[in-house]
This record gives sequence, C-alpha cells and structure tokens, in this order.
Amino acid sequence: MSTIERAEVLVTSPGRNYVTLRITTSDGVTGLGDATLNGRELAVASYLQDHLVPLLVGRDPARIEDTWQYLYRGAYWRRGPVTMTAIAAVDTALWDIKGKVAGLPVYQLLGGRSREGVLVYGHASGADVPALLDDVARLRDEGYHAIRAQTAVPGVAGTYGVYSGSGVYEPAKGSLPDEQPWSTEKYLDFAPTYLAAVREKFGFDLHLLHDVHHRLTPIEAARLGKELEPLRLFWMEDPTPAEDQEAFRLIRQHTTTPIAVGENLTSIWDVQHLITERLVDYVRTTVVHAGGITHLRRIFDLAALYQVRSGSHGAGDLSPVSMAAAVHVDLAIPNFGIQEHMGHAGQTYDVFRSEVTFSDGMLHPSDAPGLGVEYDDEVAARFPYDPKYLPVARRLDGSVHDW
Ligand code: EZ4
Ligand code: CO
Repeated sequence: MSTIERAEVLVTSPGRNYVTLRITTSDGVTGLGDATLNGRELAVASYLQDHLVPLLVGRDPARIEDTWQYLYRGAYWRRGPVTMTAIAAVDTALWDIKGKVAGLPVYQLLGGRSREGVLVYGHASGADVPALLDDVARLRDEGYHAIRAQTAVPGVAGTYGVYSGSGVYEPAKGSLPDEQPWSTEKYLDFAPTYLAAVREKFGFDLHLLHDVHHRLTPIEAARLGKELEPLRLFWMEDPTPAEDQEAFRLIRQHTTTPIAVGENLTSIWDVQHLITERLVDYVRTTVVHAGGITHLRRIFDLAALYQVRSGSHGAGDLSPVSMAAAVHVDLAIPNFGIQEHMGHAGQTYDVFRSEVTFSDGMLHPSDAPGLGVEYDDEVAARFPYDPKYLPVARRLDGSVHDW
C-alpha cells in the first residue's frame, strides 16, 4: 500500500502571501493544497505543521473521505477558518494525488464535465465613475460576459474594492491594519448611481455584479436591493455580515435582487439555513476556506436541492491551486452559477505553474492528471513571507464597523 511519506508546509510571497501544503506519497506522487488565509497565514501554517502533519505521515492517501472525517470529527474543536483551511489543504492535495494516480483530471473523478466551461466574472473598478466605465470596457474587450463593478464613494477614502494603482486588487497591506473611514449614508446614496451608469453605457447584455462587503444592516440592504431592481443585477454580494443567517430573511422579504453570500463562511453548518430556507441565491464558499473539495461538494449538493447555485469566491488571495480546484468542481457540479476570477500577479504564476486557461469569458481546466498545477520551489524561495493585514473600517464617528 502506498502511504503518505511527507507533508511540507510552503510559505511564499510572489506578489502576495500564499501558504501551500505539498503531500508526497511513498510512490513519489505529489499533491498540492492551498492553505492561504489572508492576514492570518501563519496560524494555518502552524495548524498544519504542528498539528496535522504528524497525523498524515503513514496514512493511506487514497482514503480522502476518511481522512476528512478524521481531521474534522477527530479534532473535537470544529469549524472556523483556521481549522477548515488546514483541512482543505490536506483534502485538496489528496484529490490531486488521486487524479495523478488514476491518470485523470480531478473533474473526471467528480463525475465528468456538466458544461463546456466555467463562466467567470472579472473585477472592474476605478477611482471615479469615468475610470470605472473604462475598466468595464477593458474587461468586456478581454471577453468577460460578467463583471463586478466597484468605485470609490466620494468622501469615503479607501472604499472596498477600488484599485489603488495598476495590477491586481489587493486589500491586505501594511505591517499594521490600514484604518479606513465608512459612511453608510454616502454609500447608499452613491452606489445605485454608478451601477446605473454602467447599465446606461453597456446595456443589459452583460451580467453585472456588486459586492456590498458586509457593510449594511438588513433593512439598509433591503432598501439597496429594492432600489437596484431595475438594474437587474446578477447578484448583490454580502449585503450584511454573513454569520447572521436569520438577517437574510428580512432582506428577502423586501427585494427580488438576487443575493450571494459565503466567501468567509467555512462549513455546511454556516450556510445550512441560508440554503434550506432559500434565503440566498448563490453560495460563495470555496475549496480553500470551506474544507476542501470533499466538503465544498457536500455544500453544493445541499444547495442543489433548494435551487441555490454556486458562486465561489475567487480573489487573488486564493492561490492558483485553489483556482484550479475550483474550476474542476465548477465544471462537474449540476448547480454551478458563476465563478469569481480576479487573476494573480505575474510572479504568482512563476511559482504556481497552472494549466487553467481563459477564453470567451470562461475558465477551462487542463486535462493533465490531478489539478494541473506545479509548484516551483526555486522561484518560491525568492519571495519570503511578507506580513500584511486586511484593513479595518471605522464609521465617521470613529467606531469600528464591518470591513
Ligand atoms: O475581501 O478576498 O469578493 N471578493 C472579496 C475579496 C475579499 C478578500 C479577503 O481576503 O470580497 O476582495
Ligand atoms: Co466579496
């Protein structure tokens, strides 16, 4: 029997920090799993190194479900982003290994393709409305059929989702958290005007998305959703902090604007009522933060029963290993909705050589066995860990708000 011989925790910062788990079997097969938790990277690295690696060595790499149960139920302490990201890394690496052993891409192990490609949405942003419109045009010209639009709210410096320069959007910066002002009133007045400007210029032949990023109370979110109805958004994302599942019922009672939630939720229990009571339309949990391919598939299967579709998070802090795993899952499941696709800095792809390709607004996995991503240790060694924090939001009176 093949056994797990080695599990290495790899930390690198090619453009931003990434934590990766690489498992090697006694037959010399390797598998990769993303373990990146933005702004809390070393907590997951330690959870893996100090607590999980000793449990992995000697185990049968083929027993993916049993290993998942062992690490989840067997820990007593359940759920939460650190635990679930660490379990996800192990699970993803074992799927990668299973694919390589079988000589099949992971989507074939999940039942084969259910669609031709994976519809993705790109991120458009700009410091003001004209800059945003230019960015929407750029993405449309690159072939995107779905675009998320965010711009700075006048008087609210550091609004979520706005690029500070060229390249990939990255909110984590600074050796201490950046503190950014927030005004719900200014945002609620301004956001509908710029989303309307996008519709006016580009029409309705484009999926338009918007991320509220947890900033509103349920009744404020209800008001925004209602006001945005004529713009027919693909979705309104994270309208209110996601851990309060019951809050979504109130939003739902007031608006038909579709709702997406779940990028920072980590288990099926965290989305259970959102799904079974049909409080949202899209569930945004990910391979990396929600327990790996095994658990994500379980969440999406539950969602399928309730006509809730997938819409996984895909920001730059999810490594190309996560993105490849996501594309395999997205290709296979019956209730796929859309996949977020922010892309990565050029150096990131020098460390993680990924065979995922983009064409006509869709991502496609490679047919290489496993996930189709290789990790280059030599390039990775050139980019040491670089501590960074996500920002903190404060209302104009100085009190802490949800970022
Ligand atoms: O703030 O990934 O939809 N995308 C997002 C992201 C998140 C970051 C947090 O690490 O909301 O930009
Ligand atoms: Co988001």
